[in-house]
Amino acid sequence: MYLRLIPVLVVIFIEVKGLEEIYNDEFVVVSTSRPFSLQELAQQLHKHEKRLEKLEDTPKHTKSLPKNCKEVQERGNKLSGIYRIKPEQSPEAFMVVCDMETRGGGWTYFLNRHDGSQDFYLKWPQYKNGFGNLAGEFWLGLDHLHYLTGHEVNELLIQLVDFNMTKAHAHYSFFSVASENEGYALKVLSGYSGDAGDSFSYNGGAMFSTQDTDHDQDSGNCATFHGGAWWYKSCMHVHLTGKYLNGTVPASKKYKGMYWDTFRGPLYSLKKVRMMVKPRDDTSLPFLLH
Ligand SMILES: [Ca+2]
Repeated sequence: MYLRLIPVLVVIFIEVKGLEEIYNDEFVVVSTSRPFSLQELAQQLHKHEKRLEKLEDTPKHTKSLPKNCKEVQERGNKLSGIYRIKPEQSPEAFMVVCDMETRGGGWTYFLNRHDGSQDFYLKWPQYKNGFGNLAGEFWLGLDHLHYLTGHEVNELLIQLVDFNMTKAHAHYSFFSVASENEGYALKVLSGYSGDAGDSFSYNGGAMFSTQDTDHDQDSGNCATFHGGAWWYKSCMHVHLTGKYLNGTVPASKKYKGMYWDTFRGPLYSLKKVRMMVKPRDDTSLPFLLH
C-alpha cells in the first residue's frame, strides 16, 4: 500500500513545489503525516489547479507580465521564441513570437509566412482576432497589433526572402496602428530605410480592409480582387497577405501573390515574409523638432 503510493507522492511533491513558486507569496501546505488515498490526492490537485487558474487571471499577475517582446528581453530573456505578454491597454494577456537576435532583438512578430500552409484570404473577425499557428504561419490580429503600437510609436521591420534565398528588408522608424473604431488605420508610417525599396509608404493613413469590410479608396473591392486583406488605398504596391504562389507567376496572376513591388515585383510571389514591431527608444518625431 505505502510502496504503491510513493510515485504518486513524488508527483504531488513536484506539483506542489511548482505551485508554490507560482503562488509567490502564498504557500501551499500539504500534510504528509498520513498517506493520502488516491481520491484525496486527486481532490487536492484539482483544488490547486482551480486556485492557480483564478490567480493567473488576477490583475496583480497579469500586470506583472511584460508588455511586449522588448520588455521580455529587458527582463533577461535572450532566446527567440514564444512568450506571454500583456500590453498596458490590452484587456487580456496573449502569446507572441519574439525575435531576440535581429537588429538588437526585442521584436514582436505580427505576420509570419514561409510555406503557404495557412489560408490568408479570410474575413474581418479573423483579421481582428488573429489566426494561424504561432509555431508556423500566422497573423497576430489587428486588436493585438493596435494594443502593441497604438499607444506608443513603434519601429516596423519587414523581412522578405525569395526562392533563390535572396533576402531584402524594409525598416520604418515610425509605425502605429489605430483602433477598430478608426478601421485599424495606418496612423503613422514613415522613416523608410532598407534594401527592399519603399513600396509600403503609399498605404500610410489607409484603413484596413477585408473581403467583407471594404474601407479602401477604390470603386471596387481590393480585398476580393487581390485575394487578401490589407491597408488598401486604390489598392497597393505591396501585398504580404496575398496568395502563396511559389515564385514567378503568369501574367494572369499579376498582383495576386505575396509580393513587394520594388523587390521582385508583382509577377513574383515570395518564399518568406515577416513583419515585426518594437517600441522606439526615442519617442520624439524629428520633423517636429525643427
Ligand atoms: Ca471599395
